[in-house]
Amino acid sequence: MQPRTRTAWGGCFFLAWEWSIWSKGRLVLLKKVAVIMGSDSDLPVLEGCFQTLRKLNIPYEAHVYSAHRTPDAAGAFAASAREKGFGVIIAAAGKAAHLAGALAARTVLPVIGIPVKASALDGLDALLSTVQMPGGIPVATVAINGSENAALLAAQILATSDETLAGTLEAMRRDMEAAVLAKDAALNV
Ligand code: RP5
Repeated sequence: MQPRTRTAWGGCFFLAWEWSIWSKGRLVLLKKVAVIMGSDSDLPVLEGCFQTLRKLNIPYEAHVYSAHRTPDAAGAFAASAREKGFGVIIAAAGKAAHLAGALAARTVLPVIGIPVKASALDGLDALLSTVQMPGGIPVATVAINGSENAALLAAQILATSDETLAGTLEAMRRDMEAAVLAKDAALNV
């Protein structure tokens, strides 16, 4: 059981602590996902991320913090994220995208970077800026604009300690497999 509440947009979404009951009856805390975007212009790219988190009943907070324009706020958020109950940080940014790396530098939580297509370079700039981290500070980078996969990867990380969530993810995989096999069966060329 994973009841969720979601707040109104006001620069950020706030979510309360959520509780999850294991199938074996043990009560465990389901950690929250932080979704940080470098600009509100990144918001449309994150729609798939939010939809997936909601579909999986994963509590999340979203914020606009920039590695360049609000470096202190971004760093302070990352530094306190673990004690505030977050389990994973997703960071989306375009152009010279240092956000995921800057957040990762301030926390040992896993950070997933989404390179956003936001410039004349079609996201290749953000991809390289996000993925090419120096040794010691990893960022798990998904595809350009790959926000749905970022949410799924965050869910998989949380599912290492949540049997209910792991079961939901396995069921989604089975549904996906069935859908592809149905397309194969329907193929008539
Ligand atoms: C990055 O610069 C943001 O993540 C965004 O993708 C890009 C453009 O930002 P805006 O100029 O639209 O605010 O920092």
